[in-house]
Amino acid sequence: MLVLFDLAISSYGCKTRILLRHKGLEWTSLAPPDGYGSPAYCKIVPSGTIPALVHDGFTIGESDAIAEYLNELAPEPAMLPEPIKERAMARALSRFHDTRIEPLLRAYFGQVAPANRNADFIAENAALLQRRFNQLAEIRTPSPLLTGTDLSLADCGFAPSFAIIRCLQGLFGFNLILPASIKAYEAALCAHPSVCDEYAAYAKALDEWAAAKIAG
Ligand SMILES: N[C@@H](CCC(=O)N[C@@H](CS)C(=O)NCC(=O)O)C(=O)O
Repeated sequence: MLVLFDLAISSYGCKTRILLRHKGLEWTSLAPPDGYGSPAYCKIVPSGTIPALVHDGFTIGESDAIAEYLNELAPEPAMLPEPIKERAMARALSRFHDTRIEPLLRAYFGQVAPANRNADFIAENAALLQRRFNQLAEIRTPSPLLTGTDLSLADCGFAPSFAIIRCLQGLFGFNLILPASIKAYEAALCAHPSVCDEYAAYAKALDEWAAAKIAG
């Protein structure tokens, strides 16, 4: 039995849900008691972050560690390529997403309420984001996904991030031009059968969250 502490609005949760769905695994989602970071939840998951997986009494946080665990627990379909160098690249791309791209998106969340917006911050952060996506295109040319035709651990985090970019660009209108290879990657990833429904559900949760912030 797999239990995932998660919320519909969690981007790292969405990353994990895509993987669970691709593996054909059944799981139960639970909201963290009293919200993430709460004392009640920290008793279960000391870091207080979501997602966290509970399997047969074993609790593990950190989406990349959860991904590797599930990929070993349910080896088919394999979500890491066979050649050792490609496996290393898949891991590097996942870390690049989590440590270099996602934090820039998260930095915008505090700007969603109109009263908190700072035009200089929005433009400067967009320039950084542009740089990171240009770097991604240098690191790898997707074909059509990051490690080829099969969905891999490297891809799962990018789907919610593309949804965040679409939502935030709609709100702030910042200037970000994805390199052509990354734009094609976004289209291929978001249309993938294991991704499209989770992507749509996440985009909806995001729009609702933003509308509530804007309404105050
Ligand atoms: N490195 C963690 C990051 C997870 C994360 O930051 N999750 C957010 C929700 S999407 C969260 O729990 N935030 C609460 C906090 O940082 O206290 C992972 O990959 O799982």
